[in-house]
Amino acid sequence: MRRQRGFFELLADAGDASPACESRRRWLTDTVLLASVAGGSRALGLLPAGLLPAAAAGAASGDLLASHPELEILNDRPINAQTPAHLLDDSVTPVSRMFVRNNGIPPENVDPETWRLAIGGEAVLKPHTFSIAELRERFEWHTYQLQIECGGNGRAEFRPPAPGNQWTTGAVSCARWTGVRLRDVLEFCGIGPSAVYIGYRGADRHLSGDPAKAPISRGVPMSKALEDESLIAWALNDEPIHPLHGAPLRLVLGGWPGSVSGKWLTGIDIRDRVHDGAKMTGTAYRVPCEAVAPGTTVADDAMCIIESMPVKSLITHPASGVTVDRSATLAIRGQAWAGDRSVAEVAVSTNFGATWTPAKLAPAPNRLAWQRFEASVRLPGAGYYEVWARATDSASVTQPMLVPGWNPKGYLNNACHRIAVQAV
Ligand SMILES: Nc1nc2c(c(=O)[nH]1)N[C@H]1C(S)=C(S)[C@@H](COP(=O)(O)O)O[C@H]1N2
Ligand SMILES: [Mo]
Repeated sequence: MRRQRGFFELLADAGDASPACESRRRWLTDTVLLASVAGGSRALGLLPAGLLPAAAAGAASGDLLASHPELEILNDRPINAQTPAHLLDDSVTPVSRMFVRNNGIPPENVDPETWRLAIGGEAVLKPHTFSIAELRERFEWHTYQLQIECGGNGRAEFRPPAPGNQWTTGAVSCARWTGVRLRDVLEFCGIGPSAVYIGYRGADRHLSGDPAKAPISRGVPMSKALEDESLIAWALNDEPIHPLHGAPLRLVLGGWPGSVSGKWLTGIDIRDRVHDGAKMTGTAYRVPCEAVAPGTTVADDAMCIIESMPVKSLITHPASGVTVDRSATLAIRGQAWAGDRSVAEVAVSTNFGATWTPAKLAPAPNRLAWQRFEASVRLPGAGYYEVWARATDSASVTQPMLVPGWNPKGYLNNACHRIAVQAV
């Protein structure tokens, strides 16, 4: 079967492959970002592949992203789109501002009435298939705000470049999810003594069109699956889940790479081994167990599965490229998160890290949600400044200033976020 190719894939092949084009693309990205946040209009002709606004790319992506008009499309087949940093300023991410990361083709016209979730696997004692109504009736409901960050968020910064969607900072969200605890459902079915891991199955289709292939089927160790906040959810921000985010049923496991939060959930297997579904092996969502020099080819058996995501922060106000009055106090706001841990402190700098000012940090509304920070700074005069933010987690681990640990697929870049400010 011939694989259909997406618009962005063709664009990438046509231009972005050579290092010269790569640096030009990056220069354009930065320039256009600055221009667009400074209020300039985003002339379509100027935009590099990574920055086509969703609204303008409607034709390429079908109508699926019409509900997310502010996102920047990275790919249209499968659909991948990220959120500009200054649009992640809400404490609860609105659905329209949630990044979209698809590995395959989402199911269409899903019917919650006939939807089924099958619990199986080698280590389940009593396999059972649930309707959504049965899940809702049988188990207690819980709502948590959960932070989901794609393992590849920040990939665009790795050198040599890593293949895949060139996420800059926008593959993170923290919305409210409602459903039942995965633990309650698994315990109802009986967790056998040989249980090691869970693996999910979703209703999306592989890009090749081969029905025997899953686009993605990932999982987590039992310890993560059994946490209070691990949900099988049917609601997102108090509405039925949006079709792009996994309607009508989804696994949500905050703090770990977004890829473990299976969308369009049709099955969960309790495995007697580390789950070996699609994108659990090779270089997918795995990093070298031992750090390697940039560009190294790493053998499969030297790669380890990513678990909790590292501490990170994002400046969501002001937008990069803003012009401010030199005598005014500059209000800075953002979000910080730390995988399974909490964030202990955030500091900001306006002098390239020479001095740091502690930010006010809010507690998380619940475990595995991001935390808001804010700070007020005065700039010493006119000129070009950068605002940097740096978070430290509850184990005293802090964000690196520069891109850490090169790895073949460009995961886990938690380098400090920085924005440009011009004082006049
Ligand atoms: N069934 C299924 N689940 C999936 C995916 C997918 O392609 N298919 N993508 C995963 C990845 S890699 C991420 S980062 C998150 C993205 O969630 P969102 O699109 O709702 O933001 O969903 C995860 N769950
Ligand atoms: Mo992801």
